[in-house]
Amino acid sequence: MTLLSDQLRLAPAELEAYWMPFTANRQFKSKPRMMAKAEGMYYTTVEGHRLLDGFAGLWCCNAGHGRKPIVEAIQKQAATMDYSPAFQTGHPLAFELANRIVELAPGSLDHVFFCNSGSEAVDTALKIALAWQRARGEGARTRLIGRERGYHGVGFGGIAVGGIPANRKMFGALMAGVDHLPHTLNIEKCAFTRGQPDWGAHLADELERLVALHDASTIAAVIVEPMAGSTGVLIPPKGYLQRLREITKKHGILLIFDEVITGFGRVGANFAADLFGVEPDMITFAKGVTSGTVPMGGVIVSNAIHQQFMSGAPGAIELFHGYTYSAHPLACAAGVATLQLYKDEGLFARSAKMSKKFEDALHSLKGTRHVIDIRNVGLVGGIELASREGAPGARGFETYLKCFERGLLVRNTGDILALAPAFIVEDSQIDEMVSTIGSVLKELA
Ligand code: PXG
Ligand code: PLP
Repeated sequence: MTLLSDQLRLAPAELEAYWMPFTANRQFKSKPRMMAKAEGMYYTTVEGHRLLDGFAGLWCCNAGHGRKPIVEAIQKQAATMDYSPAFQTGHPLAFELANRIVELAPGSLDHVFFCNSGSEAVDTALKIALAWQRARGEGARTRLIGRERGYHGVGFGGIAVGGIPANRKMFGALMAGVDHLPHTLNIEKCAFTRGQPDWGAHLADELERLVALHDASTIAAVIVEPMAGSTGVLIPPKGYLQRLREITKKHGILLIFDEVITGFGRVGANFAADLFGVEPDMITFAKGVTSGTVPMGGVIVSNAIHQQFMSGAPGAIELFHGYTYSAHPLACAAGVATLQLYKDEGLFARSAKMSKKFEDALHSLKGTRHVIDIRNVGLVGGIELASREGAPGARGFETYLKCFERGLLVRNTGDILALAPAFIVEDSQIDEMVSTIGSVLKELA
């Protein structure tokens, strides 16, 4: 039998069945960008075109592609035990991975609940927050606070607390009782700031306004990305996250950091919580935990939260939540091998070390045509372009397409380009990313 995927080119009719996620399907199918192989810092398309991966896949392949120890661990696990029931049975790798994650996690965050994606991690964290408040006798705390321009995946919980109009408006009333903080981006005041802006910590005080409006006794949790990735690399102002922590603590509100992007070395520390010196009550993670090789996500919760649930009859289920594929053996094998590889190669330290070179290279694009702001933290970079009149997003998407043609994979969110290379990136590859983007922008209308 010849599998479709063995053929180099698919006929147009063969492209129909797959409804692609967050993709301009008709545009794609008129001119497919079809990947075939990935190794180290590079993809190869089905036509044999080599692409430098400036985005670690989609913020996830942090150790680089096709890394042998991870590949071998997955192969071995597939041959040893394909699956084991997630409910009422376990397997040793799940416990090993949880222990390793707890070792990396800040302070008192010491229990891990496994899911299969960032979206599931977010829904899980929101449910744990509500259940925890109820379990401690604060069942009236049902409100959840997110932030404008927040991305928390695509589950109903995630889009409700999320702040992306397009991801919300088609989908009805979402969840009741959600409110939003303002986002922290201000280009007029902070353009071309390297790292954290000085301006904006006061925006955390908006939480006090929401508390005054709704009353603390109705609010369960606040969820924010410590660095907002998807909506264009929004770096937290100095002192902002500290202030959120103080206010949430004061009012008995849980603070959830969504570290699906920032976790596992992306910002040059284990977690953004470490880099920014703020300890939340829960951290959601996904992506980098398996370096993108097998889907996995999860929530790391504080000891205090976990303890609250460990009461009642000893034979009773403590949390009515879980997924068929929670702690899937292949994902756990990939996760353990990935964390071991990060450690063996000192890749989080490398992410931190390369971030200086990365920052300088990115900011060398200041003054390039169309560029109105550049933002960065760790190995994350955002380059904001002026929008074309009446066509927001068009310039960003064209830049993405032209970079692709010239052998560079970047990401555009509207008119903001994002870069997030794997931690194995070399100086020369950073230079290549920046020079390709620069040359595309110079020619672009
Ligand atoms: N939370 C955050 C902070 C994320 O960045 C999710 C939750 C959802 O994860 P899943 O695994 O369900 O996709 C994410 C995912 C982009 C881009 O280009 C960002 C994400 C996913 C795909 C593309 O910025 N973030
Ligand atoms: N829908 C149906 C009909 C199911 O039986 C299940 C799981 O058993 C699910 C959804 C949930 O699937 P998952 O556990 O993979 O999230």
